[in-house]
Amino acid sequence: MKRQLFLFLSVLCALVFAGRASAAFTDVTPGAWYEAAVTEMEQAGLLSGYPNGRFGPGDPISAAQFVSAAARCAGLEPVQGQTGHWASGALQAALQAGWYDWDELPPTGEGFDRPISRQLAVKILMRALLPQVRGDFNTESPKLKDFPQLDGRYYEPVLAAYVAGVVRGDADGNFHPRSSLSRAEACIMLQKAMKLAGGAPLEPEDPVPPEQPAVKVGGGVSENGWLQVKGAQLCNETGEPVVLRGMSSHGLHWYEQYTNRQSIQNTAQFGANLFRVAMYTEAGGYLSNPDAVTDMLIRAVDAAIESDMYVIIDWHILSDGNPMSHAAEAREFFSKIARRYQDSPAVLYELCNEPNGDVTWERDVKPYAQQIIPAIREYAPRSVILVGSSTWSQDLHMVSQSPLEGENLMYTFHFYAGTHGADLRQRVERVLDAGLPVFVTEWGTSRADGSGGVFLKESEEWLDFLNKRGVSWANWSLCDKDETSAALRPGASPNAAWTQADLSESGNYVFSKFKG
Ligand code: DCB
Repeated sequence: MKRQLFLFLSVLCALVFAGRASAAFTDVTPGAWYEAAVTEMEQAGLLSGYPNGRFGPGDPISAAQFVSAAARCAGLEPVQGQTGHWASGALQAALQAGWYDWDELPPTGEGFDRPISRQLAVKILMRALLPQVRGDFNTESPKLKDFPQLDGRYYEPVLAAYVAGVVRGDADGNFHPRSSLSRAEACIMLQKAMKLAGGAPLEPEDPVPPEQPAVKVGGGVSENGWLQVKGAQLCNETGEPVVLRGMSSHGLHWYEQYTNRQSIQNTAQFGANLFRVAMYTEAGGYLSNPDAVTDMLIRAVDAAIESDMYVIIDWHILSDGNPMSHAAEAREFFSKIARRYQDSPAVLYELCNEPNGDVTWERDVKPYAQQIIPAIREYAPRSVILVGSSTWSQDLHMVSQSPLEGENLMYTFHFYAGTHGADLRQRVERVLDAGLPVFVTEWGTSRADGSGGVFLKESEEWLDFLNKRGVSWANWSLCDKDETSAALRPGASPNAAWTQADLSESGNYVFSKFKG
């Protein structure tokens, strides 16, 4: 026992003195919510990265990796294992120490390299590092919405882990007992448990900070993968909160030149990771010439994908205020386009730009969405779908009372800084607090008609707010039209790289905000 304590203390010292010099993994984003934990765990020799310079923060941690790391954290010495597996000695010691039972992870090794379930990982962690902590069913079980999914043998350790603050649920309050645990999450959990075990009071004066992990800004599709919506927050494939920022095109059929590869790449160069292709339905757009305009859209979407960007396909209704007026055409369009892009994690679908006029959420937009969503889901079961609302996509308070059923849905909100102010911000804030996922697919520094201003002070208030709440956005618009909302100066070349001199006053402001 003495020896264990010694080992344990030296590990703690190593942690303390490891400092913040970066282990420089190629796939650990500086500033990511898990960066410190990963770096410290690696530098203390508790969980190493891969030989190729990656850490694999989003990879599921295997049973062998997790148990051997927990053993190192607790100072448990390996014993003779039963197989030649690299971790077999550590796992044998853990088994003998009673951290888990034979059937949970047979010493013959079948499960060693498989992802460990979260419930088993938590049990091992608690037995290894915090065996004295007890769970309290009455206070803790209501915190886990999916408590009934736990196997009975894990009730006690999982509740204890909640008491200690070593784990928290996701934004919806679910623990996901049978899912895997990412290597980044494992680092955070092990580290928290070690710090608590090292003598910090269990009712800390300085409570374990809730890991609404810092929202990650930027990173392309190759880095973030398939998006998912958790609670009100857009997240990347590994569940890390993520923010997308970029430009919307102007009407595709009017300003197609600025949806080419060079133009999109130019915005990427300034830090954007999102492009929105605004395909007007009326006003000479898609409905006048479906095939030609679809081809333009495909060229634009492909160009965005080539730049590693997320891309919104926007069915841009405007003069056609009620999306129901072209619901059949929309269904056909979305079905075709979702089929084409079904395998691309880059694509998001926006069902109706701005319903307006004599339109309500409940009577018109919601039933419209209920018609279109299944057409997309047939091919793209997990892509993010963005849904508008009445009053130019501003009636989120109506949506919030009657949201759609289904996963990976977000509601759009549009504002123009010269027209829309604090009262609408408060509306957005309320629905976010109520858990409604919001995506600003269009906003402008101008007045609502696209001109006037530029209203930079008012824009700044909006962006500060969106920033704080981790809300993604696209700015209207990437074109050189003679209106203040246009990001480019008249005549900016779509075929050359841009400098600040190519950007309008609005463009200069907006392009400087992509990275936060
Ligand atoms: C939205 C539309 C977008 C429109 C911008 C700016 O409309 F989604 O299509 O873009 O906001 O008004 C403008 C272009 C102009 C073009 C015009 C018509 O910038 O170059 O001539 O579309 O195609 C809104 C948004 C909000 C409100 C009104 C409009 N509002 N609107 O709150 O009153 O009238 O188009």
